[in-house]
Amino acid sequence: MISEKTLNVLNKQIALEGNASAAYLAMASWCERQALKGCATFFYDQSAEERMHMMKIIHYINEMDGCAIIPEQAKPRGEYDSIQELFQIVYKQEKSVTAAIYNLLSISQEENDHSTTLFLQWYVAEQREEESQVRSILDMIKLIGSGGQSLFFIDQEVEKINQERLKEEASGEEYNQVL
Ligand code: OFO
Repeated sequence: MISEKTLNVLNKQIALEGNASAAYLAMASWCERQALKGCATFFYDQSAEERMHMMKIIHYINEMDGCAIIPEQAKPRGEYDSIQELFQIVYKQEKSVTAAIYNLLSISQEENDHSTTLFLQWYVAEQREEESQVRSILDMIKLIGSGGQSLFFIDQEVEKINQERLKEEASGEEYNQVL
């Protein structure tokens, strides 16, 4: 059983995760057009992850005998001034998703909805990981600076993150870290 109030906010979260997935897809496509292969892979993967986050909520609501609402998709921004700007937008977006998850968690606690409170723990850990990753990419971009071959080096560093992620996925480590 899930309260009406919690259900409404969970449904809003479906839309947020869906919009994040679409935004990252647009970013991936932009990076691909700039020949930033590492960044493009990063965002294509990130887009798939956000879709998975959305799917988890849809399944959860339905499992709890609620009705998951599939939202309209907001059209994401398709152009960016620079890779720096793009990652700053990502950081801002992740922080706003974290705030939405915290708000959802507070509501589930107020409503004594222990099941949803438990369900949301996974999202709290996931947001912590995502925010920290984007912050470290922004730090790395700052360190590399904006000299001649900076885009090449930034892309290489992001590709290293992709490789790490592949290794973690293969070992099941990512799953354990988030839990
Ligand atoms: Fe859904 O993980 Fe970030 O936004």
